[in-house]
Amino acid sequence: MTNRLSAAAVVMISALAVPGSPVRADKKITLGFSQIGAESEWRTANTKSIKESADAAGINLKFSDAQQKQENQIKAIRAFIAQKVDVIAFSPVVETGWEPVLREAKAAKIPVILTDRSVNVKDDSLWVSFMGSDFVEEGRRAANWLVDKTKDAAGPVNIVELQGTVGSAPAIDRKKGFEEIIKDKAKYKIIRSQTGDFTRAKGKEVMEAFLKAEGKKINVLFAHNDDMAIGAIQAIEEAGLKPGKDILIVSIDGVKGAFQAMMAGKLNVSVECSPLLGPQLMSAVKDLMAGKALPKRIVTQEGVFPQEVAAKEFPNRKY
Ligand code: GYE
Repeated sequence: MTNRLSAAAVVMISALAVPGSPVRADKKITLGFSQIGAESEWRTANTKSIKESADAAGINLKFSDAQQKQENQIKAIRAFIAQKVDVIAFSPVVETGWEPVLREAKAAKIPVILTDRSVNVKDDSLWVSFMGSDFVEEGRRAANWLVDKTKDAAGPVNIVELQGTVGSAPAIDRKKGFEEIIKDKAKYKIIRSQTGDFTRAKGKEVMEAFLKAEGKKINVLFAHNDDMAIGAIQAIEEAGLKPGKDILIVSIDGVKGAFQAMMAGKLNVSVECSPLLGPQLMSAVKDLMAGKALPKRIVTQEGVFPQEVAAKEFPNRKY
């Protein structure tokens, strides 16, 4: 890949090296990025991070928003291949179904970097590197917080779960990590589990249905992201209950909206998941074009923020 760039650069320099005309020795790197959509506060911060850091790194960014549809992402990637971009990066909305388009990118010798979410393909050579969070670990952290918080409760502890987008890596993995921790502890029971597609509107709608079906039986809400938790908080208040008190709420991301909800006493904890992947993506793109090998996996380092620390941490939050 590097050779491709340097060869192209050399050709350009010699072609342009007419006496008297200025020579541009460095060809600008073009990165095609296919974003999932704008479904959450997390996603908006992620898009901003990618756009700003491409600018700062002097990388020519072709950005495409798929409006949460895999078919749109596949179209965008095909367009990037046709435009002969230097590198393709994307955040796959779901895990499966990527082989054909990734094979096309490979055949065109365009390296692909996965950001945020991973894919489930047999052939690992179809992508060079995956940078993003460990979603299973996030699920475990959410459950560990709950187990500790409710250690003195006699039980049963009835949990309702708002899942992320069906088939997406964070929905699959967060559920897995959470269940792993509670599975051998008999008092914890997931009594309802449904997708809210990572959005506030859906989170609210599904929580209304949970409340209608289970009412006061619900002790805990586990939401796969903050936006769904924030939507659900509204539903809980409209049902005349106190979010964060009558129903404990555990969610993931650590966006500003979650900190505000925690400071208002309505959300109990948010497990951090950083969307600020732009700078490391741009440096990976540059390394790749300079011929350096990238680690296959780059894991984001993150923490857990319970309500008690929200006010102190809020001013430090960058998303
Ligand atoms: O948690 C959610 C977003 O893939 C980690 O997608 C990301 C998730 C994030 O819509 O808010």
